Amino acid sequence: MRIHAAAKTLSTFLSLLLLGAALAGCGGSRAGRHEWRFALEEIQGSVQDAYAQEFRRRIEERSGGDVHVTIYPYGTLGTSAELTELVQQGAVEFAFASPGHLGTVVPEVQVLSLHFVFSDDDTVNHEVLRGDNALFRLLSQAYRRRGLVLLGLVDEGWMVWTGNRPLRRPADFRGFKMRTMTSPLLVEAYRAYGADPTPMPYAEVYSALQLNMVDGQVNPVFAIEEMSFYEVQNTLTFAHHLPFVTTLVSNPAFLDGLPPERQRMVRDVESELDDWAFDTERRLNRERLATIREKGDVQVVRLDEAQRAAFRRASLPVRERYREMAGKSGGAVLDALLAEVRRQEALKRDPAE
Ligand code: 6CS
Repeated sequence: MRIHAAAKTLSTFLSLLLLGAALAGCGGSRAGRHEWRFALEEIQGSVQDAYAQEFRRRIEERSGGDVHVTIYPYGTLGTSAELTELVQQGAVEFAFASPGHLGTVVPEVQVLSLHFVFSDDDTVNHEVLRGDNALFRLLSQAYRRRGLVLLGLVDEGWMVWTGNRPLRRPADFRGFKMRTMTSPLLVEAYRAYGADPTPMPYAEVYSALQLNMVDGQVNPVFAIEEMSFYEVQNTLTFAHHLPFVTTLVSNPAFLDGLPPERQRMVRDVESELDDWAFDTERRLNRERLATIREKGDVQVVRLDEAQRAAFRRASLPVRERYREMAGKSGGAVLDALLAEVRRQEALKRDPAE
């Protein structure tokens, strides 16, 4: 995998980057131009990459060229956990921090990894995630307490289970070695189905599947295609149990230290990109599924309502584990998410409500 070679140069590059950051300070300025660094958890061509390219285009245009954004795709700076640390330290101004890897830093965000909490209608979920609602406000406070600014929640498409057999019932997961991201709640989520969860960083997944260290993994279709997972897996199971949601984060000292009009520019671009990102992920996921079908020998399984209901029932005790892990503030976030999903579903049924 192309990522592995890059990962080897990581520690040298990190040291250099931190040294550079120490010299230049946050949002370093070279010859009057401000350099903003944007680190991705995904490779070039991904949803995060598309987002960052568009973010860069709009920021550079709106700042009249005064700000230059440099994008660091996955494999150039480190694992998701390391990228979050770089933002907390101010060595990087912006990064994506996916809840699946952020659970030990911001336990409350694991709410976005709970199964069957979101709607099975992605347009409803989009409204939940783009709104300036209680969910966003409570999560923002939780991020601030851990030295991060939450700028936005970005939906990257439905999570899809891959394996070498269909996963139609919780019993199909019995003894199934499932690769998960590294947040502790994910272990609970798959244990609830009887699986044997194995957390690991993204860069290690392809080899782990190839060497049969794990039996399957879960990611949106675009990622299954660009990370070549479909080469070593022959079944994609769609349960619509969870959208892959990532979070866009920044460094508090950097953002608070920007002039008010620059802070507004960042917030405006982020909120303009909400709809753009939703359209983009839908297109990329659709196109990549076609590519997988063309290139690979894969079976696509879509669970029906009765099958989804069985998984939903098995997943419910995990909500209590979440409340224990994320405490009172986490409980409030879960209640806010459930209420917002119900509200948006009602609005979808009857827009006059
Ligand atoms: O599975 C993972 O670890 C990763 N998946 C995606 C689609 N984005 C980032 C995350 O690290």
